[in-house]
Amino acid sequence: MLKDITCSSEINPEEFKRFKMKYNGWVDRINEELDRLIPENNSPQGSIYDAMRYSLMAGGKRLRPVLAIAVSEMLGGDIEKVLPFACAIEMIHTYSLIHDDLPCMDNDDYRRGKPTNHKVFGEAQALLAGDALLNRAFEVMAESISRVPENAVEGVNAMRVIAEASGTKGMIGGQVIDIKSEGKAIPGELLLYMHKCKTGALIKASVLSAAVICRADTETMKILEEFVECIGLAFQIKDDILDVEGNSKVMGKNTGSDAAKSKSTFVSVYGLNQSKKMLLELTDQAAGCISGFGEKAWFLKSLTKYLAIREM
Ligand code: GRG
Repeated sequence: MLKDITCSSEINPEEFKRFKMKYNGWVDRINEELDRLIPENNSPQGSIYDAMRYSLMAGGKRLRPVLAIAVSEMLGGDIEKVLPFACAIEMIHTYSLIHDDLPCMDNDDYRRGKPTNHKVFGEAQALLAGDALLNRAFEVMAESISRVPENAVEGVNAMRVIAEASGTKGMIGGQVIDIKSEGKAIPGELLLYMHKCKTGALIKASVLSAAVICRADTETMKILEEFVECIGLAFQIKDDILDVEGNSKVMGKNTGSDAAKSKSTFVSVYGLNQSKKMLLELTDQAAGCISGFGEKAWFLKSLTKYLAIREM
């Protein structure tokens, strides 16, 4: 939800109001669907549903599913066809956060404004809740493919895009580099590659899987790929800036953790001012990529600007 975010001077207040209303409307729809896909459960193993729902329904910006829906709308697609994939991506993202917070990884106590999953349910249940979210994500995508056979090829291709982005070539690969680099100063090139994998890949999959479902042509895919590579990187740079300058209450997680863990970040490698400059350049570049879509791209353009000024 974007309810707590104020408009900066760089966004026209009317445009921001329109953007916020649309964003929050989609978040409501995504939350309703996630609630339906992973309901409370009274079976003997029902406690695993409590652990999954605890993190999944704890809020979060829902950036990845919103991106998927926005791309679908811009391309004139059917949002209902994209929604199961958008929800699956949010499940995968939430699993990665639960596992990332575990003592064997980042050992964080606070996430999405609440104690982390393992602090409430214990390490074993948190590990299983993450695993279960990942499994459910693929079950949801497979269910959607069998329900809409006329779109089966696109559905399978979208699922492949999401699987690849979550695996060793994407998020898990990036996490491996991150762990191996802890306590070391890494070169800027490796830092870029790490984030392209760890954070950028799933954000990219949100945009490209939606485009695949909408049967986008090769030229459109190329434009969207360049667009999302810019916003993926901008997202991570902003994340590193917020870890230094952000307000932990607003963000719902502890700040300063990168420095405390001696992690290489854009701020530690390039400095705060240069990182801010890079963020603005990438924001402009991203908006430029989709300018050819004209008025149809208004929401994605506003979203791009919002990512640069976000406070959480
Ligand atoms: C454990 C398999 C595994 C992977 C972990 C993505 C990742 C790899 C860990 C997440 C840790 C982290 C804080 C990464 C930095 C960027 C990021 C993904 C921030 C969280 O995403 P937001 O800001 O979170 O979209 P919300 O809560 O709004 O959904």
